Amino acid sequence: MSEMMVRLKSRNNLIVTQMVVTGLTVIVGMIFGIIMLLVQGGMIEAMPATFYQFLTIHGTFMIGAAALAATAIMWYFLSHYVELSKKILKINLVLFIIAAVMVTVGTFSFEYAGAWTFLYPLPALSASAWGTIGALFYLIGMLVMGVGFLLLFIDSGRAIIKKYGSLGKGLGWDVIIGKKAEKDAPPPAVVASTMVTIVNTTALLSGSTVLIMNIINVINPAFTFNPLLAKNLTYAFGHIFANATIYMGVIVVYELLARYTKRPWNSSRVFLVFWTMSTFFTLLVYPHHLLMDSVMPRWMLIMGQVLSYANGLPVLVVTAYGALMIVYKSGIKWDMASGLAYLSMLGWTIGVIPAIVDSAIVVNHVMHNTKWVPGHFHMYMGLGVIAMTFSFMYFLAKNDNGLKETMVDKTAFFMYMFGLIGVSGSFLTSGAISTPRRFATHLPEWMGPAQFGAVAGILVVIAITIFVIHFIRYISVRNKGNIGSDYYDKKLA
Ligand code: HEM
Ligand SMILES: [Cu+2]
Repeated sequence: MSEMMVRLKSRNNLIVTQMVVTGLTVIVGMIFGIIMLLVQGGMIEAMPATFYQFLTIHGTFMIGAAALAATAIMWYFLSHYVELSKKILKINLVLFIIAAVMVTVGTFSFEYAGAWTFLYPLPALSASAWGTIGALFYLIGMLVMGVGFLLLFIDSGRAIIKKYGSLGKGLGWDVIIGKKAEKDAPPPAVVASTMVTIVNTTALLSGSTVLIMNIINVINPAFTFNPLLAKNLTYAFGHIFANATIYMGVIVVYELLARYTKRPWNSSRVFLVFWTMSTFFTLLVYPHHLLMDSVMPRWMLIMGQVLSYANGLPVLVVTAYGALMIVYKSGIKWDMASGLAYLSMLGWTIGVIPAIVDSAIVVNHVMHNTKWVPGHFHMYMGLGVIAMTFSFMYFLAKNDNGLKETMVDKTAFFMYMFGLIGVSGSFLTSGAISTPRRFATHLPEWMGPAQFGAVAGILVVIAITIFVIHFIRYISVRNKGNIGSDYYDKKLA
């Protein structure tokens, strides 16, 4: 075995472990999602307090898993271009697992149920629904997770600066201003990683700050702070961190389609400009979560509102266009990985439409806090980021040792697609009939869509279990000595 092979294999081992953790977290998180819909649909009974524990675990696990998967995708491909620290990748995974355990203990053993948004002063003021210990387990768990991710992005920032000179150059600013030729532009994987490094470092610093303030407030309620500042910091974290998952996940679309079509996907000047635009928009739009806070400076709300229309659009447009162009007449062979990559573009595109509709103030007045909101983010998270995640897993399985895909996998693909459209569609329908979000109990006339969503959710979980089993089969084949050949990598090298 050459030294190169050993290095590739140990890199891939860590990534593979990370993807298994993600896959299992997604399954567990989705099961809680289904149970919530069964409760809302009146099909099973649960105390409202229990429902809110499920809501907390579901939100935390799903966002956490999406972020963990997306960072694995980013890390794997970015490490082809810059030198990343394997040690930090490992530390992040360990911290993530510790955090998941702490969050679970806080939620189920100590009844914390303040949702993944932990909005101050809710963690401390629960009307004795939960105590200090539950809140501390949860908040410290989240802080541990945040520190892990922060280390990872500091490392990616360091590595990008080392190779390209600065983060601005990682975004290709010297190409944009014409100092450098388009052909020398950083590749899409580097551009996307730079963007995410910038926005997520910001998000994680705000998140850690407000978590620490919450922790002190829980320990000593005499210590209080400005709730409006807390809300700003919290949503700067939550909005950016959740959104950034798609900007990491999309790297698999760039890299995979380039390999499959044997055509390079280079960064054009327009591509670079659009990514820079989305970098700024992503940082600036979080005030759309504060439209009801009339004490916010007016200009911030207007900015958040206006830019929300445009938030993800630039990247979505260049990516969707590029994906169509690269595939056009390329004679690409469709398989699970490329199919899921394409599906993710579809999910992302359809998911953005109801989000844009919702950001219109007139619509927001009606739809605000209805299930319309989970409707759109389940579409672009569930059919976007999660599809990218499994696209990457099928890619690894094929790339490393060509594990065959069967009819079962293909069936699962369609179950997953229709299942998730069903889940999101049920939320959007609920929203359209004014069902509030985050309500444990539904009026009888709200129950229909919830019941439908539960059934669709079961389809999704079955499909995803099949995806995960395929991946685990690949690991067992791989460990029997059929080691990572990195088929496409070698061909490209
Ligand atoms: C089988 C698939 C899924 C089902 C059945 C499901 C179900 C649910 C339900 C019932 C809610 C509460 C809605 C309400 O406010 O009344 C919810 C909220 C949420 N879900 Fe899912 N979900 C699924 C997949 C996902 C995925 C893939 C993600 C992200 C990657 C996700 C992230 C979230 C988040 C962030 C919330 C908001 C939590 C909160 O309001 O605090 N879910 N989901
Ligand atoms: Cu937002």
